[in-house]
Amino acid sequence: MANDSLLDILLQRPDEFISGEEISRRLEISRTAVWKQVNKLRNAGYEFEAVPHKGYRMIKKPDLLDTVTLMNNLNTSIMGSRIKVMKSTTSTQDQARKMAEDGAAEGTLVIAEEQTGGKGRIGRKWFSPYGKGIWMSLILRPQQPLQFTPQLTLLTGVAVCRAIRKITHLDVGIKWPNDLLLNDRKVCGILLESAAEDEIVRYCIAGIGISANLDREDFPEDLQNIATSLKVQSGVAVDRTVLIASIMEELESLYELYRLKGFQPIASLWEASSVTLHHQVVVNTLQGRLEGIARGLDPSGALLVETSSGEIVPVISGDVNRINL
Ligand code: BT5
Repeated sequence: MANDSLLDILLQRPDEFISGEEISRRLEISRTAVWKQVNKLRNAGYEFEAVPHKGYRMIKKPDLLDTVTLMNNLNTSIMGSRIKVMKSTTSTQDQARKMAEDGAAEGTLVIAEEQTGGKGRIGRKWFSPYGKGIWMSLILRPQQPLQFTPQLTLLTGVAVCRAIRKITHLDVGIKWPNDLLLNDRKVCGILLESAAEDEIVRYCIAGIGISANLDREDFPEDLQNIATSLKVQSGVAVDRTVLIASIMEELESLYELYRLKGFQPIASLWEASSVTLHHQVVVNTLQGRLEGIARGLDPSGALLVETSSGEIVPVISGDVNRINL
């Protein structure tokens, strides 16, 4: 109880009046301080009914994420068992890494309404404006050698893909390894970062960025023709809390499947949702450029590309683009 905020207290009993006296007792602050905090929330877009001798009741909350509402929507035992929601941070990846280093349990989730230094792969930037997206990082502690972590990128992609389909009914597809696309435009990216000791994973941070409720004009010019949002594609805003809860559920069940049966069933699900397989592709890797037909995944999660000479080349990392012949 000691760590509760005024917002937590009001959200825990959303339809009730809660007296100033109770709040002041639970937060161990004066009545004047309670009043000041209520006003702070008002400035942030919350609305209250305040009745003498009864107290405060929340009548409207802005479309912002909060731990209490998220927890109430969750139906999982591990994924999201602890949730930290931040207004603004440089990158939820860095926050999650700090928490993992401090011993945070598997399933701990860090979410930010805004990232000022959102990261993509190999130093690229991830655009993360306030209140419009799902920018979050999940701590995983798989007991396995480091070489298998690319499989977790694919697992995370499948989980997010299934949740988006379930909640929005949009026909989202996976581009190897980590992009979710709608009508050929990127709507979600996944960044998996790991820490290991003697080649054994200590923890992984699965970063998930979903452009949920951005309007077209919210995107900077350089992204307008390559990125999109769930809202642009479906015409309605998505309830981010419901989508996050669904992602946690999908992740929990796929992670359990992976633990029990290995990568093969995940690979099959990935292949069924892929927009890369069986197409002519060009792959840009740090080692160079490769053209061929994307044939499938190898057991480590690498993409198998068949070149014109018939050679099958496994691609571990890189950017893949379809060539429309
Ligand atoms: C990714 O990198 O796609 C991984 C993105 C991971 C973002 C999440 S958000 C939570 C967590 N915290 C972080 O700091 N990161 C993770 P990559 O494959 O390198 O793609 C990056 C490219 O995606 C950029 O160069 C843009 O072209 C495009 N992009 C940037 N922001 C976007 C957005 N909001 N929506 C769609 N596309 C975007």
